[in-house]
Amino acid sequence: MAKLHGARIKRQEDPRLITGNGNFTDDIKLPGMVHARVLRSPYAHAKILSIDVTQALEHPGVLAVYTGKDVNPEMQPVPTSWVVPGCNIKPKPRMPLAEEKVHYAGEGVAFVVAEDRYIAKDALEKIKVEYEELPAVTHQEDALKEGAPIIHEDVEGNLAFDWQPAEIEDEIFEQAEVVVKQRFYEQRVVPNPMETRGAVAQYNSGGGEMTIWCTSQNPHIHRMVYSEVLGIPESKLRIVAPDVGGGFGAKIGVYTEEALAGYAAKHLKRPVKWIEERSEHFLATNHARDEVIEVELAGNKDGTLTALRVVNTANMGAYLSTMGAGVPTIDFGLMITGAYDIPKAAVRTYGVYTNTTPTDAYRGAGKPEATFQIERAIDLFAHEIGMDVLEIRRKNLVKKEAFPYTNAMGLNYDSGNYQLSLEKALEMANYEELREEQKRLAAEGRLMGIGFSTYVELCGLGPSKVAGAIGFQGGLWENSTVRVHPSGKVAVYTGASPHGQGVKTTFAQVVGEKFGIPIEDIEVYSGDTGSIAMGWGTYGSRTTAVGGGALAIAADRVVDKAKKIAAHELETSPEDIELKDGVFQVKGVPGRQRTFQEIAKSANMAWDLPEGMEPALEAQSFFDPENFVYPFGTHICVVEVDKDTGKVELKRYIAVDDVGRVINPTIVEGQVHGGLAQGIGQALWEGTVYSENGQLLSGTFMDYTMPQADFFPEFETAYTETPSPVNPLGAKGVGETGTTASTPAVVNAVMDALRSYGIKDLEMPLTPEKVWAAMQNRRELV
Ligand code: MCN
Repeated sequence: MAKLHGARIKRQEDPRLITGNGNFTDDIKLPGMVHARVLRSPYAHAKILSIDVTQALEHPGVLAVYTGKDVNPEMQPVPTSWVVPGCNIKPKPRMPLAEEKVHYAGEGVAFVVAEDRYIAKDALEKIKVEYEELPAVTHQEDALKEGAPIIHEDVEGNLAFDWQPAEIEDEIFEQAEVVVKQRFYEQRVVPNPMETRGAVAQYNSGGGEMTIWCTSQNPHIHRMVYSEVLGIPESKLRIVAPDVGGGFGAKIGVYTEEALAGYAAKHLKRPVKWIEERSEHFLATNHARDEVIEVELAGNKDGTLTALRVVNTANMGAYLSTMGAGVPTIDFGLMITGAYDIPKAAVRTYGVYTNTTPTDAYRGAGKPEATFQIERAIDLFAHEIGMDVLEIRRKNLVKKEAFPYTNAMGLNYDSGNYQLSLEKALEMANYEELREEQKRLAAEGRLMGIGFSTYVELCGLGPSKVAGAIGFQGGLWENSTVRVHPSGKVAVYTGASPHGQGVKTTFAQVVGEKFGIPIEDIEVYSGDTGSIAMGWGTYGSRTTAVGGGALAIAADRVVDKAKKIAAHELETSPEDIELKDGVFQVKGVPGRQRTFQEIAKSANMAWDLPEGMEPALEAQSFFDPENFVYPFGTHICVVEVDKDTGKVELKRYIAVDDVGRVINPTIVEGQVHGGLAQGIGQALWEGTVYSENGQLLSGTFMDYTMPQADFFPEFETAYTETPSPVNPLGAKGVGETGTTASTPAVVNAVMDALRSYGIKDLEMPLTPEKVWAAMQNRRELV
């Protein structure tokens, strides 16, 4: 049988999806179902003086209009799930509906339920809310200033937390031969998955059971929290993530609307559907990034880097969202030294409340920001000492022999060969020739730039004890169950909750390889707390390393049991049985064998099992890895900047990634492509703009540039394979590598193109207008 692990197999999930047979939340239609809409605050900061729902209630077809006064006493607030210890964190419980005050434009004020969604929308206009507008603050640095509007009365200075895990002596910087200082701003972006959020809630008033179908990346986490919020025991609450049209981190969060749908379903004894509109999504679903990052990088004139000190002032929005305090900021802090052997490092992170939509994880979550600042700083350092940006990387990248390598923040990088991916990328780019071309074009007055990103990323979240130590209110292990039916067909259940990543294919490949059966014989189930043992979901590129680790262990357990049954039937010992191409056979005795399907039948019929053995062929594993995994690679971007318009043209993009052992190269490539689109999108086009009084000005696709396929060149991708020692598959995550690596590669390339103008840095996104204006303001130095 051909090898499945490592094979380019088409995604098994696609025929359903591309023929319109998917089943997304909005496809769910239940008898008697009614529809909900949220009335949202038009102000970023205001007192609610009164709410009059009389007219809305009289509107034909309206069943209920709930305000904070109705629902808040009966529900619990939605908490943050990351209570970072030792940083004086002040999480603000988020009530289902705002009652006294609104804290950002888009915060829910009332929840209308009607016979159809259009009636519900019309009724919103009939709710009369009297507000007293208050001064608003949207930028984190302004929010920290004395006299700034206070968002939550009991949070002094709007400081949500102050995390400083390590300090560094000033003398190191004072005495260093070279210190490069730079302030970067990682602009705010909106994740914008193709499917917005939504929920359908159904309640059985006889037994008290509730089912909520919703757009979730982690249904078990949603069950855990909504159980508290709604006061329904976990044993009676079922959360189902049906097909989910992308999440990119935005569907990790626990929000209020899904819980309100549950509340309304319980009160009205009718199923309730709430589906977010795109313009609502811009306001109501978590945003991301929005970090002011101040970097000091110290070293010697020969290019040796000695110390790094970083201050991150992060805009958390009006509330600390589910992962908000942890993933984007803590992961950032732990990864500031990137792929370089910098002996000393320190970080301080201020989490700041503002009158904006809360921020949370978005593809990469902390690692793109960490990679951005170090990759940009290292270029600036090289320029400062007159060294080539490639040479400074060669000099400081962690050496192959150093693994497992502990970085200055105490993280232990599992495995790596950074030089190999760098050399491969240089070869693919034909680097020497590129630099020659750059000179030729410069002589013609054209601006070509080449940018590097030699990155490493933390993912595969990751040991539960670490999660506990840094305040995550959950575990980070994963569950997989392998059930062999009497026919020998196999069902795999995973606590991860894929939503576009192709895991139904890759997990089937893993199991098919272990059992020697075709992947068509294997079904992978996910996303339903009713049928799947506890698990923690899909985010942090953890499904393969952690869920896949559990899967490999569970599959091995099945094989062990099956071998015992085969040995019993073939009258030999299990050690003498080998499994090859789906056949258990006695070593060295051709013909003495049982097929996988025969053993499946024997195990399930249980007519003649070994003494004391339980029937059935099923195993599960709850795998808690000993460490995170650290994928890495080298990306090279080639751009040309138009002198007359400032437009950046992407000429080439080379990505060499190492994600450990690859299960499916086609899927890995697809993941890299998607990640690149988002990382490059941040560098060049995407960006959220608030007005001074907190109105989201970039709240539609007319104002917020979503990258399109024709914005990009053909990506040139390749990979090296350095197995991870911390999971049985040797796999690292790939879901976020493209996003993490690409933003600084593009910005470094543009800055390289603009060097002759003396331009050192520009804030993203590098729009034509910004680049053109910068060129006009500088004298060309050539
Ligand atoms: N894979 C592989 N070999 C490896 C590593 C991964 O074949 N060595 C395969 C996996 O088995 C899986 C895919 O690549 O089919 C991604 O796996 P992994 O890196 O484990 O990431 P997760 O499945 O945990 O997905 C999460 C990750 C994250 S954090 C974001 S954000 C993201 C992403 O995946 N959001 C996505 N990719 C996305 N893709 C789509 N289509 N939609 C999203 O919302």
